[in-house]
Amino acid sequence: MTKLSCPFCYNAIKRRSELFFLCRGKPTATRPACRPEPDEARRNLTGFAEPTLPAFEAVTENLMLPRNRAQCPHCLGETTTRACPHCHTALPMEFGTDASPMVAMVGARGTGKTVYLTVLAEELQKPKIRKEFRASVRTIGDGQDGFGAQTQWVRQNIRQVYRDRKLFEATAQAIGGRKEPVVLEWRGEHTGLLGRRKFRTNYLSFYDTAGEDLSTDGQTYNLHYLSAADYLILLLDPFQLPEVQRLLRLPPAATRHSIDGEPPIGVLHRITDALKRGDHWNGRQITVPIAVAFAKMDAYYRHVDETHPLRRTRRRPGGYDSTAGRTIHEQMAALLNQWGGAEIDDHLRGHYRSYQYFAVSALGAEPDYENNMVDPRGVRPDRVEEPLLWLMHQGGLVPRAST
Ligand SMILES: Nc1nc2c(ncn2[C@@H]2O[C@H](COP(=O)(O)OP(=O)(O)OP(=O)(O)O)[C@@H](O)[C@H]2O)c(=O)[nH]1
Ligand SMILES: [Mg+2]
Ligand SMILES: [Zn+2]
Ligand SMILES: [Zn+2]
Repeated sequence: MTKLSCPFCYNAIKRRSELFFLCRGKPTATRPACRPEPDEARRNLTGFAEPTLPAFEAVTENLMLPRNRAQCPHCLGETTTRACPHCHTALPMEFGTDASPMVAMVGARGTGKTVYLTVLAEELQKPKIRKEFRASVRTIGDGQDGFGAQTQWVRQNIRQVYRDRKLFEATAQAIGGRKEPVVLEWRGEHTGLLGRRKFRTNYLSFYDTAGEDLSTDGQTYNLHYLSAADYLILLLDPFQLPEVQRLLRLPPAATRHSIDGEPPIGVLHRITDALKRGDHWNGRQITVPIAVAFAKMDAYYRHVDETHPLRRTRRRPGGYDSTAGRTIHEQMAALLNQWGGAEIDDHLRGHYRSYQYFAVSALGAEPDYENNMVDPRGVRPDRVEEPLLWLMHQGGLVPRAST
């Protein structure tokens, strides 16, 4: 079995049989049903503080009951809902049968992490992806109790950006170092052995960490998420490179989010140092694949016409297109050098075994930086899915686009 970790608390689960059950609060003839109560372990590990029904270990003493159901030891009610043995968060039925990679999103303050993650979550759920990958993607929780609160804030973020066209305030440091990740279920059709079609369900968990928080005291949870992650997305903000600020003549409001931040190379050093303290360091290199995505590329596109390779190159659908990916990578590497970011390129080459550059724009057009509002024509994302497709392709979860 592939390595399995809880998508909510990122703790390892050795085997599926280790999963707990969650009481459903169904009354029985003999005892009153359990009621939701605050769960200390869940609060400590995920920050989720609402009352929940109790979780309990799966015991096999009742041989009459198959292992996919259990009896709550408190109320004797029956349940089939599984839960994480560490944080007690309910897990979907299919969890643990296929790979469930965890994606840590890192970047300096103000690089656009919250906007990117919100837009990515919404775009992956659209019919375009469904058709292309014969996959259905949803934030988990829809219609299942126990997930409601988790999906709620993702939905609210999506509504805020797409419908109300409002951007976010700086994301607060997580209380006690913890905040809830965004968990997406990707259920896709694959061609298996002998050409047989089969379904596979992968859970993708995204956790957003500001690079500046990595070395602050009390942020050990950020380190925990980082070292448990299977993939990394490093979001770089071109606006933080002095050459870009000159070239694009950005208004002061466009760079205010990062005004007292350190330069991107400083934040990258911090991220590398944090990774060196975990399992992703083999003594010479960081082994976890890292997609290095340049955010806010819409602002740069103002300055080049439509025939520029960065704008003209489009990926072929159906999987990860390595030819288009290579072109974008090379274009971005060249731009990074022109923009005075050669140090970043050197650092990545010297420390990371597998990295690739991406050019993304979550908003597709420049916002009103002053008033924190999306362009009146709305959100029109450009290539936001590409870093993820590359990572999923590395993990064998997405095929190569056909030629
Ligand atoms: N031009 C352009 N600007 C963007 C885009 N995405 C984000 N921004 C700008 O970047 C600002 C910060 O975005 P956030 O997503 O809140 O940044 P963050 O990385 O979450 O910031 P912290 O929470 O402080 O770490 C936004 O208010 C916008 O001004 C984009 O796609 N294009
Ligand atoms: Mg944020
Ligand atoms: Zn019970
Ligand atoms: Zn957990």
